[in-house]
Amino acid sequence: MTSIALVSQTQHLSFLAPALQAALPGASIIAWPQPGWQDAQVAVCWDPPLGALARMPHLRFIHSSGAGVDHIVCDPDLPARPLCRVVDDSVAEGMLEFVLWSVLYFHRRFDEVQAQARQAQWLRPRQARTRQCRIGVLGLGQLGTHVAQGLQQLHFDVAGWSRRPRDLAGVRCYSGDAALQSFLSRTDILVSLLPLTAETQGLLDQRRLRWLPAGAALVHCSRGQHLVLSDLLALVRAGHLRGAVLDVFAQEPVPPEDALWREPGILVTPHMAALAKPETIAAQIVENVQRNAAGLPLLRCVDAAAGY
Ligand code: NDP
Ligand code: OXD
Repeated sequence: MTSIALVSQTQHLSFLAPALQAALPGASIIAWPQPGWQDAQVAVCWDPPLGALARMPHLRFIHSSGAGVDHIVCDPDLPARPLCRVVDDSVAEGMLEFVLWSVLYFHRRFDEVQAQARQAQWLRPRQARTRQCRIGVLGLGQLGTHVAQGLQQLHFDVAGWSRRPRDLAGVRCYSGDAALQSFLSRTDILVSLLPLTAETQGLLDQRRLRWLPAGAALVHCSRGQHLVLSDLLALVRAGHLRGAVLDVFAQEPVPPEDALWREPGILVTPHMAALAKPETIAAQIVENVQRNAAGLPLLRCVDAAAGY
């Protein structure tokens, strides 16, 4: 009988239990820290406590309940087991919708119009063509590729940046640290869709944000730790950057008393850019449980050494 532990110190993963139980009626599903969680063969995780997975002697594989795995690979005692994540078209579609809305917010100057509307000012903003607006997508993986291609189809001038060289029709592709300055200096709206790794942590700091042209904006959907928030705020307050839509934060949720909610030029959204449905997450876990039982290779595995 398979036993699945739901391991998180910050989220109630029990929302997955009904769908897992329905698909695997013989399985036992135990939420950490209830008795027996350590004996499970599968750990479904979001932000598990450090060291917890190393205390599971029968563990066969680890499954993130989301797309990112940074909250798992940060564990210095992570056992060497296959690590899978959620990858689904619906997530890529949701991300494109969120990014498109955010890009249009800046491109069609809704940020200015909203501020003027609060003063009852009737001022028509100038209108530019999409091809005059240079979008830069950091990360050309499952999500970044879909976003870059979707924006390109609307005739935005799109470039993307990845670790290894990529070739995407209609998208100017840059790769590696040496190309980052050229990529950023041709970007009017920067979209962050990188995984959080040792290399990408703190990437968006004052020095690199200054490489963006004056008046550029940020749409930040990856992880809070990619961005040095105080550096972004300093550049927005100084007028070098126009503003940002921020969906992810080092501390989530953002506390109600945080002044960021009221910061001019900043729109805070609640890590909502792209959410997989519980049934989708459960179906992908079930598929891997069944494959593991049948001795088949697991799907949607990450390269734990690369961190994504
Ligand atoms: P993928 O793993 O599919 O893609 C990651 C991309 O980032 C790849 O193109 C990779 O390059 C690139 N990359 C990684 N490290 C570097 C580096 N050091 N320098 C340059 N490029 C690098 O990830 P996804 O597209 O599925 O997801 C991206 C992130 O989006 C997730 O990790 C998560 O943090 C975030 N996310 C946010 C959500 C939200 O609601 N806000 C929802 C879902 C995900 P290469 O192609 O060379 O490997
Ligand atoms: C994520 C997710 O990784 O929500 O951010 O799936």
